[in-house]
Amino acid sequence: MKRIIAHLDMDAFFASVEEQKRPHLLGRPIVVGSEIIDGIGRGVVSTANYRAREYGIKSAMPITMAWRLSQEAKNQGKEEVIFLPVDFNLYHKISFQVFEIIKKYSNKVEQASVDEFYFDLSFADTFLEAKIICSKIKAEIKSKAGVTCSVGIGPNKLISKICAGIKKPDGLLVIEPKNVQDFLNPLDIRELSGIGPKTAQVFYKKNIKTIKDLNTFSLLELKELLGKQGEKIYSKVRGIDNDSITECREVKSIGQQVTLNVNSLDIMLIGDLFNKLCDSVFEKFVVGKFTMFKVITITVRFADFKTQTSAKSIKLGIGKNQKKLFKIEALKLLLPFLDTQKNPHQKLIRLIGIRIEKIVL
Ligand code: TTP
Ligand code: MG
Repeated sequence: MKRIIAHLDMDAFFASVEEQKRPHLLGRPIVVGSEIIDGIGRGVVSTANYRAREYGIKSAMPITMAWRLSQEAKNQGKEEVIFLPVDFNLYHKISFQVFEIIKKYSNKVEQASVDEFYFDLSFADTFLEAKIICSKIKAEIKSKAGVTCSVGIGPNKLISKICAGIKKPDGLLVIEPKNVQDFLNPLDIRELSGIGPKTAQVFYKKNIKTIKDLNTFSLLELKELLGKQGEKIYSKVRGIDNDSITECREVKSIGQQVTLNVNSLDIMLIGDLFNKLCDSVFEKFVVGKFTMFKVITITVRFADFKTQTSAKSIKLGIGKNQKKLFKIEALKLLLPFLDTQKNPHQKLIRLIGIRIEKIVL
């Protein structure tokens, strides 16, 4: 059966929302991330808008490196970057607004992350009709939420996601089934989900760089090289992907973490920070209008950068009126890291994080 699948991804999401919130920042280079004061900070960049990306700044980069790049740009007479803290609740609100807009045009929508959605447009007679619908969605998001997004349309999730990424920002690209192979052939193998940096290196060493190069491998060869994953990659190289759209807001997780100003094992200080983290994560859950979540995971990174996680499943789930229960369960996960149970050498802690998973709409 013919399928028309769209993928929508917001452009420089956190930064675009901030620009929209503070119009005097429009067009300026912006970084959203951990706190940094006079070049001193310990966390990472969440995202940079496209102007700040011109300075080489990107997501997950240490915030101090972003600061250095901004200072370098300033010394060259360019505009200095504006550093802003993260306002998750606001981004979740906009994310929900975008979801609601898409829902008006498609009855099968899957939210894949805070700023990413797949939706089914198979009811459209042609790809052109699907393109017109997506133009409307883009325009409505722009006028109501004030931010831009990029949309890809193809015969499956694989192709639509690649299309959306290629035309960023504010792009709209359609690839019809008859053009899929020509579209894929020149692309780098990293464009295929399932080929991460390590797998890519295996192929690069063999001088296999593009999807066309990968097309010369038989199913058996790929299975030998990649194990179980080989079969999926074999299909993806040929533009085949039968993954269906999970018809819900499948927000896989809501989480937040904080790097301590100074490494510590002070129970009062960590307890206070952890309490605030719990409040913030729970608020995002409530704002998102979800019913319940079933897993709590905490992360602890020690001063030597060793990182451990600990998780608990709650069979009956935790709902929006059970914040107290959430905090008790979360604290039970954290406490062993503060005493000798899970921290026998009493190492100082550098970072704590909390995440909720298996979230139900
Ligand atoms: P992305 O969609 O990966 O990035 P983006 O929307 O900022 O930019 P692009 O135009 O390339 O899509 O991620 C969505 C948001 O998730 C992003 O705005 C901030 C957050 N994020 C992090 O906090 N840390 C990360 O490492 C990444 C990749 C994203
Ligand atoms: Mg995005």
